Amino acid sequence: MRFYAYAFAASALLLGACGGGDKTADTAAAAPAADTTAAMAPAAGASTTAAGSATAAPVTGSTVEVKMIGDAQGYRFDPANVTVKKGDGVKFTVVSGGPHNVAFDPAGIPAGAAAQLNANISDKMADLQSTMKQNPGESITVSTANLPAGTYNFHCTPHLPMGMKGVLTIQ
Ligand SMILES: [Cu+2]
Repeated sequence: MRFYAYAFAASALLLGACGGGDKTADTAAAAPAADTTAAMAPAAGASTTAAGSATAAPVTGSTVEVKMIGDAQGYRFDPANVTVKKGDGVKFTVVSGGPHNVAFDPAGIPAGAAAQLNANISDKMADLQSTMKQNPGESITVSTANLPAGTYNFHCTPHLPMGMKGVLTIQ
């Protein structure tokens, strides 16, 4: 039924194009466009859900602070190597030299960790990346609850070329 209606409307569109587009043809052409969008929307939603169906798991342990610094000695996370127990939080706080963010390398985290990690970044901007933080005192917290043990390579997107990166180890 839907296919038939679409084919019919497509014919009307063709006729309309040939005939210079009268009002009836325009109306018919608008209908299948809306119908196509509605039919495609659920598929797109389903695919998004399948790719990242995790909900944020709050911090259940203690929270470790990592400073984000940019000064005369360079750009860095301090400490750059952080080891926590699963369930702890890591709070990345701007000290100087912003904007900074926290971005995990998709190839540098344990297999199967991405969906939960995306959910556990307090202020996510893009896949495995937090938003940029400009002002001293602003922070991003990453919960390690429900994440697989292993090493997680992270960096600051704007300052990666200057070596601003680190490794989070979850035990
Ligand atoms: Cu930075």
